[in-house]
Amino acid sequence: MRDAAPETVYLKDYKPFGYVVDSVHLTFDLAPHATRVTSRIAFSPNPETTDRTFFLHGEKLKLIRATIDGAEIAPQVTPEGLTATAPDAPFVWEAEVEIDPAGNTALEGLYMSNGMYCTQCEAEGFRKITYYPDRPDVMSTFTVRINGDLPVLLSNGNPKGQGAGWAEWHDPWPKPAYLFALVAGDLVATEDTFTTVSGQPVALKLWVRPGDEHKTAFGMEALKKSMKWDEDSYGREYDLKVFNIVAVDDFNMGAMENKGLNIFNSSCVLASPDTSTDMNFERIEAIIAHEYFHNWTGDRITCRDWFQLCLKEGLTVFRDSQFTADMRSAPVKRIHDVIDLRTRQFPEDNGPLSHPVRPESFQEINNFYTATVYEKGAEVIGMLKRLVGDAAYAEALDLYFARHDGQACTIEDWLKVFEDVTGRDLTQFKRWYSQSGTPRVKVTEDWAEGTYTLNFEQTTLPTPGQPEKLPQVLPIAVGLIGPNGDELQETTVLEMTEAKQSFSFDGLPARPVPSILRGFSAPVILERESTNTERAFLLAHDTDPFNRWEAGRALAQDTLLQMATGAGEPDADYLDGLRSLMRDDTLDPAYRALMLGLPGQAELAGLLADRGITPDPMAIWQAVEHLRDAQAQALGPLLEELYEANQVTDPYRPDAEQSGKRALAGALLRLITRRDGGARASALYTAADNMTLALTALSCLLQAGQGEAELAAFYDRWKDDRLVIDKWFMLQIAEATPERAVSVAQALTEHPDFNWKNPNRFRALFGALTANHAGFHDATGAGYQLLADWLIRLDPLNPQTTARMCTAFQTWKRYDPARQAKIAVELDRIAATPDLSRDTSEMISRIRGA
Ligand code: 0A1
Ligand code: ZN
Repeated sequence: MRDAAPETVYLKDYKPFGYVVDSVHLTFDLAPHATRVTSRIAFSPNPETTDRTFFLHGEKLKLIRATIDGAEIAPQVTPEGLTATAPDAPFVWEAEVEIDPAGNTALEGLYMSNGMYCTQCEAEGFRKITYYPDRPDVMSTFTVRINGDLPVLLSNGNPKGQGAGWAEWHDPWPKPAYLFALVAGDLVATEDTFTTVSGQPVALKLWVRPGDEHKTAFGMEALKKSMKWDEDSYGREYDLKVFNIVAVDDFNMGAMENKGLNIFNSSCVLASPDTSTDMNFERIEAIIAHEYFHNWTGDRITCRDWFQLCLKEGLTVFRDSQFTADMRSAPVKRIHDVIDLRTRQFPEDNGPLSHPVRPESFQEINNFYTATVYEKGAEVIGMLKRLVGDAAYAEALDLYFARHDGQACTIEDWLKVFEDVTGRDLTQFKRWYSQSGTPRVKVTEDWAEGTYTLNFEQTTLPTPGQPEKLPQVLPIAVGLIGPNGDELQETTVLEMTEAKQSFSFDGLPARPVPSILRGFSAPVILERESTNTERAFLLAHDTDPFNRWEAGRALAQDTLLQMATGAGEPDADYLDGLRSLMRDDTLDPAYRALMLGLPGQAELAGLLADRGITPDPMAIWQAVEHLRDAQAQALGPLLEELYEANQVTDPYRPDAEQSGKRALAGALLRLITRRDGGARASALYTAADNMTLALTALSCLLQAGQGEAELAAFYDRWKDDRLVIDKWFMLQIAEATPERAVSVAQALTEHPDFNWKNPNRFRALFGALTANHAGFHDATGAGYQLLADWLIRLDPLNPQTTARMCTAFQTWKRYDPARQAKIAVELDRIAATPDLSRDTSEMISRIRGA
């Protein structure tokens, strides 16, 4: 390992920096292996502290010279940075360093991708560009000059001047270094304008590699919609003359909100009907919105330190979910978000990587860009909004923007605006930020003489570092439905604060059926004894679309769990209920497509483990196959009827209406394929004039054990489109039977197009393998070994992407002793790799545990 004892950073140790930065001037002389960065930084003593220690972060920098007020100095340099003696008075620091962007495979700091220079500075990448107090509470204006013989030279803020081989930019808004960005390359722009609510024109430019221009229109529209929505919904206006977006092929994450210069993984911004699916379009719209919304929640108001990451991420995810709900269907968006939470966040929160929404320590901050910080962080905001109400939420947000504009803030600052607006004491609510683990809520009920009582009991199991848990504040949205299907009690929010608490409803004409946790009003696991009859009743009558879906989900889940443990056949109530819903034309097709969905196999494994049963991945896979056959059988000729009724005849549009129909038709086709052996899928593949239909047809064919010729033709047609070829890699592994998944993946690692240094390609292959639950958990351990081999290979080049992929092992303690032993061998093999990165070694040691 690189560090014998990697250093741990603690929230409680926060101290302000000894100096404030008044201005930053940077000059870049670009050269692939020897870029010169000259910095001129005006510092003055920070009145908030008397400690004048002058330490500047800096990693992998060749220091050429450093001066303070013009006098050359000889600072003490270590691999982490430099220390110098600085005056207790304002002074100017100047330094020149040399860096190697072309040799930077970690994709952090300044690096190169297909001949283009590009930066990624969040969280701690700026220190790989020059010496600087690289911490989010040090904010400054930046002026940047770029010298380089590339046609397009971009940085943050507004353009200041440009000529042949140079450009200057000035960003008037003080920002931390993690929001710095620079791009230089041979790029072309799609241009548009947006006029802000106060009449300011903004030039919008979406920059791509020549040849990708036809994939920019959708992203540009999404940007304009986002700008308008943030004005209408949050009163937030854009604040620069230009807004640049750049697409880059080599990127560790989805996208980055650098001030005025968002940088996107090309997979998260480039789209065309021929090459992108409906799901790609929806995701792109959401990510464009997310990065744009960061302009206020992240850039104008940033984080004091990295422990406060959820301050910007939880809030921005919450805002982008609201945006998607407004642009598309609110219930469908909510269901998607809850599926995602259960798939990614619950396993994290209930396993060895469990951490609070605001972590209290870390070794490598890049390992904390997690589903807990992002998605649970957004759920916490949703709960807060439900508790205080929409009007108070809006008032609190206005106060937050007014009070904290230009500051680097904490969760305490955030909660204080809510306390000030509502007069509420949020002390207990704050536990959501500090206590890890998913609360489990047991529900029982009593009925006597017209009074119905709901009794709740909440517990949270111990998580790493937190053996004892305290009760959380839970907003539990509840409705009551009478025996005839009428709603007796409309949705009301019960505020649970104790470990055990009861709530009564009087004067009811008959014993109701409760609809609990409507809209999934709190991120908890609900445990309640219920009958299939009752669930079928809710599936038919619940007025809350989320809980109606949830009732069907619970039926499917229970029957699957029983089938997977060898004790049952597909449940008749479930299949009957599904049939009536499918026939209900008043229901949105997208919603009906969700109704046809089943819980994921990894989720089922987690549910079994929760009940004290060791999951057998193969048995789970077989149960799902069996239930799919039963769905196909039960729906019978209705499948074809609905398939025809949900064909789209208009020209392709990736909007909610059309994509909902395609989602339903696609789900139906998967079932039809079980009956017709692939005849219709084959016809669809031939006729498909967009990527959504082509991929649906191809995956149906592969699932039916066919499609070899189509797969080869697909490759030939798209071999020059890297984003489509990612799909080609993914699809074959996703649709492989469990017995074949590892060998298919293994064979693909030898394909000439497996450019494993490209994070998208690496994730396409290994993300698909780890998502093929029964395939990855093949009893031989071949899946574990293949992944470990490649993680060991990638780590020295790209620690971030390696560390993120290690999460595939986080649920290992669920499985049988033989599988656990095989995973332990791989974890230990990774841990023993010489010079393992701090990122990967932290992840492996947390997953491996004691
Ligand atoms: N702030 C970005 C995500 C992001 C985080 C870290 C990165 O590199 C380590 C890159 C991007 C967002 O939330 O969109
Ligand atoms: Zn974000």
